[in-house]
Amino acid sequence: MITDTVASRAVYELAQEVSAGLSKRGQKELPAKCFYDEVGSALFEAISHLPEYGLTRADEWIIRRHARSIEARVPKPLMVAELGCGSGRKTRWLLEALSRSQPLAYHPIEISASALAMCKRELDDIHSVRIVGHESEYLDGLLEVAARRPPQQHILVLFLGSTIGNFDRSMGAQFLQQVRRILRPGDALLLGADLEKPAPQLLCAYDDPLGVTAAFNLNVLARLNRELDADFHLDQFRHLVRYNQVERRIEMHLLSTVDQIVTIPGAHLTAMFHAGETIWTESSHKYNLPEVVQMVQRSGFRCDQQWVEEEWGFAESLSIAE
Ligand code: AVJ
Repeated sequence: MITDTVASRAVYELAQEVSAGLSKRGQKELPAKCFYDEVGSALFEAISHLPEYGLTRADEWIIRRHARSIEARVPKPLMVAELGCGSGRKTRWLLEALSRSQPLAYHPIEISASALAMCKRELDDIHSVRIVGHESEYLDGLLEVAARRPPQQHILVLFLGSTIGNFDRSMGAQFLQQVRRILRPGDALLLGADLEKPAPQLLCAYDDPLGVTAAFNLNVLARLNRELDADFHLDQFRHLVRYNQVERRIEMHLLSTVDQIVTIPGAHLTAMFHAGETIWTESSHKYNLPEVVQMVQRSGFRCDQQWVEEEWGFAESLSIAE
């Protein structure tokens, strides 16, 4: 029964997002979080193993290599909350380092039930770590965690993998401000950010020759067919990637190759597409180091330390709430 209610609320929320994004007069859009149903989470996991997509490996390398220095700099005693845990693979190294000196509560917060289940399975062998999963949006989940905080404990928020890059720069800073408001002075934030790199390298990473990223992108339409009873013809849409030099971000779109009308009964919506028209499905902003320092500062944190992987170009920044 409870699962039913959670599932139907999730479908309702999906319908709201879809109807808002696809009834836009100008550029149609779907928010990036719509990617992550069971298939989408599995496809992202596959992307993270592609030779062209070095982001996840670079992130994991930093965390693995510097887990002890990160551990040495965080406030204690502490509990860990992770925004979007995904498979949990890279979090292992941190949890192992952090639980060496104290038993640890780890609160992964995920909108994807299947990713949450995967993460619990992946990490459940670490001794002295207790996992408390939250299937919810980031800020709702973080509010739940903060409400359960024992007195004297600090919270370390993990926001890894450059998910911050899905927000516009100003929205990203705003989001971190909202995170900060839920925290107390002295709490910590570990933020992963993908660094600027040559456009050709990025275009390969987001338009891989195997077509996994294309499948990941198109799956959002397949999901609307499955969950909202829509009638998208997937062969009439094409994966499109561009690098926006001004905004310094990758943009992913789904391009309609013909004039067409799509019905989405579950969202009470009919959408018209002209040949060549696109649905904007994701932005992935790229950063430089001082910019990340500035962004966290504007959001009420002080950046304490940054660790960089130079080969791909990725940074983890540890900040303390002021
Ligand atoms: C999970 C948001 C960091 O932007 O690189 C990968 C998602 N999209 N390939 C990214 C993604 C296409 C990814 N993030």
